[in-house]
Amino acid sequence: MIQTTPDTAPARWRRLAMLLSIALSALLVTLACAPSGGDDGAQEDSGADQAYTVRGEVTATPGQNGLTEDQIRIHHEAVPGFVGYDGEVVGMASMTMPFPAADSIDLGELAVGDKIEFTFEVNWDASPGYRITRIKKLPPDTELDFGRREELPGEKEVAETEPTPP
Ligand SMILES: [Cu+2]
Repeated sequence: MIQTTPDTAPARWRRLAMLLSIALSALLVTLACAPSGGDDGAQEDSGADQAYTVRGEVTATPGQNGLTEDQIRIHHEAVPGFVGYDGEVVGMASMTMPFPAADSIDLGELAVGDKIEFTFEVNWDASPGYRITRIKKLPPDTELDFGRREELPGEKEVAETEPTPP
């Protein structure tokens, strides 16, 4: 015998509506986290997959500490809208990392401790896969925020699977 329960269809619709509203709020959160750099944020004509404008502090200059002549090392702020290889927004935590620069960028003006705003492009099929395409020095008294890890959507899962230190 086939049992038909009249409540099944409305229950399904309610569940669907709930799922849709969850998906919608997730989308809104994602959009809110995306970099809002105006024409700084997107540079589609360069062939890059993504471009991000970020602030940071120079921690090593070209030739220092294992860097090549076209790289600098930057302690950068978090990049909440960072898109991973699979196209998902995973975010990038604040960290210190080397950045190769495009040929057009003059790194010779920079010194350790300089506060900067820079744009880097990501091209997943290129080598290097990312490079700086713009650098602007910020006033030395600029306050940078290196502590926004909890806002990164891609980091929550990592944090939950990491063993808790004793
Ligand atoms: Cu990074």
